[in-house]
Amino acid sequence: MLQFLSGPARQADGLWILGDLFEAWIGDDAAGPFEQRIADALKDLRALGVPIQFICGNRDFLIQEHYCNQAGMQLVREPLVIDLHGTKTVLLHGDVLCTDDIEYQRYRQRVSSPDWQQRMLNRPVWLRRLLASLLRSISRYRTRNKPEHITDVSNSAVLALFEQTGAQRMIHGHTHRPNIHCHRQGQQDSLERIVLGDWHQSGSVLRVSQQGAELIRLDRTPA
Ligand SMILES: [Mn+2]
Repeated sequence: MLQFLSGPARQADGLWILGDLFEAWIGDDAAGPFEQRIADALKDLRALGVPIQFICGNRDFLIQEHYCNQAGMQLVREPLVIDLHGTKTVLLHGDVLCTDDIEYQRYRQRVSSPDWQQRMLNRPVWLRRLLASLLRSISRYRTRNKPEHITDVSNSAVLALFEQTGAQRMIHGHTHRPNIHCHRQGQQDSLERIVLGDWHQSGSVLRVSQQGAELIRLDRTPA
């Protein structure tokens, strides 16, 4: 990520981070040296004239203005509709599209309420850390026991969002299934849905230019 931010990202006209930048986030006040390093690198990129917009994911939904200011990025709500080289494009993290996973959606609704979030943020950092690791193990256990299609996006939710926003292209992550899909809705031209890859063994970015969209894998070069 640091190599990307100080390298290829500098050529961009803009950078959008669609959530789950961090494995977990328990509050801006609990950010440590690692999180600060990422913020500094993002801020350096911003200082070079690359605007950055950030949408929260399901793991880092507690990221707030304070951290975003430190990172020189703008915190925006999903779904975000932008004009990307003349194509109306909707950006979101993607978990909201997994509507077949009723149990997850129920959990999501609970933790996205401002009341729940405030209660969480009022707790001491040690307790938040404990709760976060507990939630993480529960989620890992549950996801492992769910059939593949349940943890993927639902087609009806995808089409509904295309309809609601009038976008021709949708970009999201979350499902760890990088791909470029075509959807059809009535008489409309084909709708494009791009799923971003994850950042585990290598990095993964989507570059959108006048020529189109291209998913790119970033391998780490030895320092
Ligand atoms: Mn996610």
